[in-house]
Amino acid sequence: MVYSKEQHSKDVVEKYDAVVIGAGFSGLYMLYRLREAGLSTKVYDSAAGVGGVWYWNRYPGARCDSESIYYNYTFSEELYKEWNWSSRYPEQPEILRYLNFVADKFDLRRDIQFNTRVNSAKYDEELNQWFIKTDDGRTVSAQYFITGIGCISTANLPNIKGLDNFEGEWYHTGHWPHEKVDFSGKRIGIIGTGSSGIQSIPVIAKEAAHLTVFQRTPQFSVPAQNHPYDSEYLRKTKENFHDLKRQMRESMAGVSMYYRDRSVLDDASEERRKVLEDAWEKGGWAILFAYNDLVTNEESNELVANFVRSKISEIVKDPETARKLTPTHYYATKRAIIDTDYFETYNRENVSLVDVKESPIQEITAKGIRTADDEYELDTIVFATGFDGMTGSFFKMDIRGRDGVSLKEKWANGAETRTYLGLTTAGFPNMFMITGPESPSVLGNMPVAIEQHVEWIMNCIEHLRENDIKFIEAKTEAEDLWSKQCRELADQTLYTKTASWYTGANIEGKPGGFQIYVGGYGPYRKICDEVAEKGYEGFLLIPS
Ligand code: N01
Repeated sequence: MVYSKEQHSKDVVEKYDAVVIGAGFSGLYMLYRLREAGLSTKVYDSAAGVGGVWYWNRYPGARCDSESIYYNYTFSEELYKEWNWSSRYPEQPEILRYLNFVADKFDLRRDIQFNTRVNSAKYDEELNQWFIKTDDGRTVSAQYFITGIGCISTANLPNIKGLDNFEGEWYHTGHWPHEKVDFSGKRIGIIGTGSSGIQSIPVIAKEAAHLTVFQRTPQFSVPAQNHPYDSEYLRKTKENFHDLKRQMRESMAGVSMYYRDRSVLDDASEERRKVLEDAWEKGGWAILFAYNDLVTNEESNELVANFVRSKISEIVKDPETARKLTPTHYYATKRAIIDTDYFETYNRENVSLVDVKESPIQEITAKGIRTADDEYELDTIVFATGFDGMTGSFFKMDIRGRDGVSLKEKWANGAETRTYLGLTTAGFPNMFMITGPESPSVLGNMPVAIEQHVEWIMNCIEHLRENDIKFIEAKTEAEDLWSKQCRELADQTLYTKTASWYTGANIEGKPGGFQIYVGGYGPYRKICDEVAEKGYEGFLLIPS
């Protein structure tokens, strides 16, 4: 629908240069930059505070899988040097404190409207304005419309028969309550063994009377080897700020770590075992960087996968439980998970594992969960069932571009997601997506991806303003080419051969498709910079 001028003056309560959705890592930095450039800006977030995913994911054991020295902003040296992380992988409350600290330091809250969901955003061609409607019944307009909605923020609650009948409590890890959930003395069931399940299972097990894990697909996980940081390590890291920042920005995954220039197949089995044992001891992402062909060569992948499988059978005492916990897919093609005592937890007396591929969940009853073979009485069910990734949060809103075309229709519900650089999409002038589909985003350390997008968008908007350009819009040919390149690159890897949330396979009925640029953060940054240097090649720039 196109707004008439009358409607415009009647409905619109405020007019901004830019509207941003989301007050997480993306929205906070975008606001900071827009304000610094003198643009009037409004940020909306449905949460009551800043933090984005870190506001909602408060489940027990929630922490980040990037090391904290990397998992923060680097746009401000002062900020980097002021903040002290307690450990290698701090828990969610500490990350949320950091984001609150950032919001306070830069006085960001005064332009953020919390507790407000954006329902729709529609572009009016005649007025060259976006009209943004929120769930408080208001409409605002802006020349630039920017999404900072994250890649995995729309929780997936599977459609299992009978949840309404359940007499106990239930929670989703991605929408965890603010008050502490008490598991003590209770029988808990958890569905899902992705990152959220694997982080929360050891913590819940320590408190619960009994924990039953309902697992659909076993997962690879390696120890985080988390530890507190000492002040000397932090001092040296901060001293090295400029190098670290450059390395993170140029690297493949947004961290100062490099793939060893060696195939898994280059090492004889004894040497390989030694390399992998060392990486296991180092923990975190060390195994991912131990070789350079883990996700591109089936044989290499299988050798590393077998190493991790051997660790599972060493750790888990009951052979039948170990068998059920042993993954068969390619290593690291679902998110490579890091954990603290995950496999060890299955040695506890109060933990049991149900393989729901062998014995599917049939329904949730008043008393618990009934599978094909048994009924499990439970006081609490935890859904660690993930997210409708990449496109889910876009489709919750009615976003319409030129000629009233909806984004959901343009992207055919996800089957035909097309973007140019993961930043823009044809037919949606002056709309920018921070870490949108077909950017590298979730295949690395997100704050680095976010900063790169925010800075690119800001430079672009400044270019438009300096040159009196009314709008910028991706050309269809450019986005077709970009999407094709993304798919071709992904097809050279093993990612596309595994069902995961990366491919949309976790959501019933969601069309498949791998919507992430796999070429790495550093190379991607170069491509984006070159596009800008060539006068925004691949874009239409229409003067006022
Ligand atoms: O979600 P997931 P997540 N019946 O989709 C299972 C990031 N993250 O919240 O594998 C039974 O990975 C599903 O089974 P299957 C990170 O990028 C980061 O754990 O689809 N089971 C799977 O086991 C991560 O990748 C951190 O067969 C069902 C699980 O639920 C992403 O978020 C921490 C089911 C979902 O796993 C998502 O992780 C947490 C059903 N109907 C999250 N439906 C960090 O450390 C789904 N499952 C930064």
